[in-house]
Amino acid sequence: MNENQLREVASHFAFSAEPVGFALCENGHINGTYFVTCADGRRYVMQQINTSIFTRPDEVMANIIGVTEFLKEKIAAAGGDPERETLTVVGTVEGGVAYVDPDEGYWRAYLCIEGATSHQSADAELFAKAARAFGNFQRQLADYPADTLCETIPNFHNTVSRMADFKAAVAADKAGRAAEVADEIAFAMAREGKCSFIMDGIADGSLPLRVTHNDTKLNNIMMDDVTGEGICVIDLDTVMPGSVLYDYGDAIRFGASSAAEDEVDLDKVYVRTDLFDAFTEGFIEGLGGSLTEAELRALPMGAWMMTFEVGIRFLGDYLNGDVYFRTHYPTHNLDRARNQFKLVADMEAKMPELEAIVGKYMK
Ligand code: GN1
Ligand code: MG
Repeated sequence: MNENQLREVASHFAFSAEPVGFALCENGHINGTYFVTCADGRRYVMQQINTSIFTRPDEVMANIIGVTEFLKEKIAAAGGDPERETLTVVGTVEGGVAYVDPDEGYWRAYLCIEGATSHQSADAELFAKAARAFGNFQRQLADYPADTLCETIPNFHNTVSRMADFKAAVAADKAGRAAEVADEIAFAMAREGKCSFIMDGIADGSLPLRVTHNDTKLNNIMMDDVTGEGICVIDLDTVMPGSVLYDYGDAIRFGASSAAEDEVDLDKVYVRTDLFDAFTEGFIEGLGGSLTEAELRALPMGAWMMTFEVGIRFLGDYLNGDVYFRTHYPTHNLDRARNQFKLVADMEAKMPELEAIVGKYMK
């Protein structure tokens, strides 16, 4: 997107002044994100929703407006700043919540959260703060009317159906890459039997459904530049009913890894038990003792599951010819998959240690 195109899109939003600067945000594998600076110095985030993935963007926006308005009331009641502690949707000059461009591009805008940063990695202290904020986010939404939420991506964390998709990708071998990644496919296939762990727990009632974020990467939280506190959980596109294990697990797989999600030197990729410990303590605290014993006991397995799941999603996308995740070079998805599988193997090796860490925080 060039600046003229961005300026034209921006002209449809009710910003405080004329947009004068645009910068691409490199994070995120799905939507297109830009920072917009206006003539009065105010900044906004303008995003093009990936509508081949979010096929009903109006439902995404309805979820986000519902959740953020609900959170704003709670934040205000607690004496917080509702424009800084949750997202604020900026409407269009036409009075809508999104702008659809002539090419069917679906755009929305938010206020920028100033004085805060989205981190790609953290030390134990910062990671514990992120954990408390993610836990608190889920606690704040505990009494949100879950039946009003749309399922923006069906079966998003249904690992059984993710495995079925993966097997279909192997069978179709659309990009002719299956032979080259036989070892990675075998690694995934050998673990098929574990895929139903969370789904079984939901089905038998031992893992309750809650309102979950479902994409709790460390970079999906804004952390205050002065205090380091996690002040605002962002990327609310996948807020849906789910298990607490989704949020805990996804945060661990990204933030407790010793390396970036696409590090190719696999000797550098392992689960940092110090970070695992810090996050576990902070998350349980953020949830204020609301987790059941079965949920607590299952936390390490949740971390395993979310890591394995995104591993088969990356590998499946590589087999499909890189049609889902944004990639920056031809083997990017394969590198991401190998990286996640290395973490999976390391979690398996360290499972007793991970369980002992969770045990420390179970009363
Ligand atoms: C995607 O949008 P982003 O980059 O925060 C993906 C997550 C994956 C993640 C892997 C809607 O998240 O599920 O865990 O990449 N989001 C969607 O980094 O598929
Ligand atoms: Mg996302």
